[in-house]
Amino acid sequence: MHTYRLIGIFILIGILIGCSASNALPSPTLAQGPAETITPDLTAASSLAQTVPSPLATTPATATPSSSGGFSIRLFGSSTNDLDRIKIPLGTINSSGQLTSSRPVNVGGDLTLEFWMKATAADNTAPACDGWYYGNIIIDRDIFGDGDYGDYGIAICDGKLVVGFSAGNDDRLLKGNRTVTDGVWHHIAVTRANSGQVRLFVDGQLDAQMNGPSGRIDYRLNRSTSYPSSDPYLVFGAEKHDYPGSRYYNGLLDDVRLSNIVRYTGDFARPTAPHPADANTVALYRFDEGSGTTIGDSAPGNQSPGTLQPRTGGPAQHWSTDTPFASSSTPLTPRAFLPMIIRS
Ligand SMILES: [Ca+2]
Ligand SMILES: [Ca+2]
Repeated sequence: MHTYRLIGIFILIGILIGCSASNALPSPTLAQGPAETITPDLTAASSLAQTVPSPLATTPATATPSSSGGFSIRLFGSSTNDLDRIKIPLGTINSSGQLTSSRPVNVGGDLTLEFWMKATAADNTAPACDGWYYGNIIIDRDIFGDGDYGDYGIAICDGKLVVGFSAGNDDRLLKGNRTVTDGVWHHIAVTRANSGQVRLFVDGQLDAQMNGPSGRIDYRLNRSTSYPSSDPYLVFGAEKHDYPGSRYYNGLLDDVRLSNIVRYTGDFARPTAPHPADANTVALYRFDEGSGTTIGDSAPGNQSPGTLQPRTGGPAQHWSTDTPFASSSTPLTPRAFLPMIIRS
């Protein structure tokens, strides 16, 4: 009799835990917990992803995203003919390719450019370089030839980031030290002060710094150009001019924020949530549209929107549900692990 009572209690506990577990697993409430409780431990996140089915992993790219996961942009490094990239006009461009007025994205003095990237070495093979335009180019705000007021770009050479700033013919390159082509998400921040000071941070850690050219580096208004469809644009994922022999970024990109201040002067905690749109945010690309070719600007007023130029095959292939926050922002509460304990 005593034994039966014990078995009965165990069955009751099992039912209660089972109900709790079935509520806990792929429920949307999992993804809405407090982000501050999460340590962004990639090892833990990836091992969790192998054992607990993620609602995002099986969601078609055209479906509505989870409220916290959203989408990222997949670029394929296959660019030619102005395709497989995102283009953001720096302002109003007339029929001659002259910028007649600036949008906020055309920053000039202090700035911070930050984003998330996920890429592999096999897909980004540019060797060590002495100019960012020789790398697998992630961000291109070049001017063909000398930089005029200023131009800049960020690329991968030998698996590490390189950051270049030019003013006139003063062209300087900052070479990163940490390998970023390891197939996991990295938060990248580049700060540039009007004094010329440039710093590169990888996952909140200072990776390299240099003294670059000082003064304004915005795109000069009413500047004439022989490259009207590329010069007056900020471009993600390509060498904007399709210069022969160029290499292009092949990987994921997410939550690109451009700010008009130097946000970081020393190490900082790697963000655990998408960048907020605050008073110093001049452009913010969340890539959470999930379909189509419109790239919205989440800074107030959507003043600097852009366009996805899909490669052959259309836009759907460029939208990914793999984001920096899809797994790492999921609260790892004990409830989430109960199914594994019970069912193993
Ligand atoms: Ca240039
Ligand atoms: Ca996103």
